Amino acid sequence: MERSLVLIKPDAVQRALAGQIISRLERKGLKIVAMKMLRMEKNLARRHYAIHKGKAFFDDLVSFITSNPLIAIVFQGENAVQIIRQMMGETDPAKASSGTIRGDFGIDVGHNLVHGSDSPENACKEIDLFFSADEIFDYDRELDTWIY
Ligand code: IDP
Ligand code: MG
Repeated sequence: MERSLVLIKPDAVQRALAGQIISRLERKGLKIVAMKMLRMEKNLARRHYAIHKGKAFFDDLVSFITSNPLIAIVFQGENAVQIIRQMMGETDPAKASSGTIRGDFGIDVGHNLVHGSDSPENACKEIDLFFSADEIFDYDRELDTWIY
């Protein structure tokens, strides 16, 4: 079953939106298989966002993501990566559709509340950056027989 790394970014934690964001993803049917609160180290932030190195916003992005605690979660489900990207909405909250997390709660691209992996391959790499194997739980839920 597919997994995706979700970050409830510092702005969402500061604005007390963590519960609502997690709840949306949970109600969709996605399963939480790992979760922790942490303050990202600069090194971890640079690795996580390595693809954006050299872009104008890179330094601001690293400062922002390391500025305060965030919540890292691994969600599991069929097609989890694409479903979560759809539920997050476009990167710029000003352009994100209503009904999406960014569209409903954000305004500014630098404060867009959530991260979600953009491909199953990147999800595996990102999950490895945040979680060790023994922090990820393989368990059954009765309700999955009503979701799938
Ligand atoms: P994504 O989070 O939707 O995958 P990416 O293009 O991968 O978007 O960018 C990573 C993060 O970098 C965004 O979520 C956002 O926080 C930040 N970012 C992207 N573009 C800009 C920009 O033009 N200005 C400021 N921050 C940006
Ligand atoms: Mg991205």
